Amino acid sequence: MKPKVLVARRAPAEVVEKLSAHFDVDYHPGEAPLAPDELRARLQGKAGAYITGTERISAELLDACTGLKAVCTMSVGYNHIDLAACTARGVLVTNTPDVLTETTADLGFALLMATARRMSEGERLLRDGGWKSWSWDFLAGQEVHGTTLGILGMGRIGQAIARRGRFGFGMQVAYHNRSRLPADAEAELGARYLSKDELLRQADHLVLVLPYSAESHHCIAAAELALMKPTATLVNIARGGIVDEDALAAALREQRIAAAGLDVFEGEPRVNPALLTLPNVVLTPHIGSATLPTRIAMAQLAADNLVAALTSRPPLTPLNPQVLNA
Ligand code: 8YV
Repeated sequence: MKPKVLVARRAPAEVVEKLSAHFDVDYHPGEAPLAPDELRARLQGKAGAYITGTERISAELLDACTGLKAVCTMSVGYNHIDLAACTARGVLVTNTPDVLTETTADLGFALLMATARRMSEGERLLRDGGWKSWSWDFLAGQEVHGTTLGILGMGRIGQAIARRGRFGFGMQVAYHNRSRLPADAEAELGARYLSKDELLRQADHLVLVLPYSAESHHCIAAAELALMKPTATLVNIARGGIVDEDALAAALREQRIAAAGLDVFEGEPRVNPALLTLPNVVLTPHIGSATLPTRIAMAQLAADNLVAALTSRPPLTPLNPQVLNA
């Protein structure tokens, strides 16, 4: 008998086919995530779960679904999964690092450019028939090339953004991270390590790329925004909860910082109404990894992890490999 697995959201056809060759698949092809009760009901008797970046895997859910052996998420972020609870119960968790690094860095840089150069504001004005004439300071934005690029969270995606800034735009790279990069990596990126406060003070463009956790919740709030230059821009491609959105909206409204580019939101897909009416914010609907080749690579990696995990082979990208030896 094949092991039973749940595919909790619409996935590429070839991935569903691959999983069906190995497993008895319960497929939920919906766009929206299953409601928590429904997720729990459909995980009963399942050995594996293929999920995306939002289905919440909590200790209570695990206690109700004792047959579960592996949870494979099609995302690099895993703040929706209680990893410690999974590890304590011997449930393997995998994510999809690396395959989305460059694509997500591309979007981060696109958002930085659009934010600094007021592209959304300009497009809205043009579409609304508001482009009447030319004046010397018409839609004048912030300089990008040669400025200081601040990166908060210098993991794989942070480093990919640093490379774009340094080699593409001649920017000076500064960063803050829980741990400092090795000297050779700093030298390659020309990256200066600063305290978080100093980074906030020096950055012309600050990009948030750190993982979301209790520790990073609202780590950019009123006090942090107050350290930034009035000409600075803030870009968030990590998780919405890292930023106190009300404090950010106030800083943007009062032009205490110049502009923000946001791909992620605390209550997404709901967006804080205070952000929606501001001209100096560029908003995108969590599309950091959204190119077809990257999304297919992520889906394949999540599926390959699930196949390996339930056929006694080493998973490719485990988050808690210690459960394999327990
Ligand atoms: C995902 C992401 O598309 O990988 C992540 O952590 O934020 C995005 O690339 C999203 O989480 C849905 O899986």
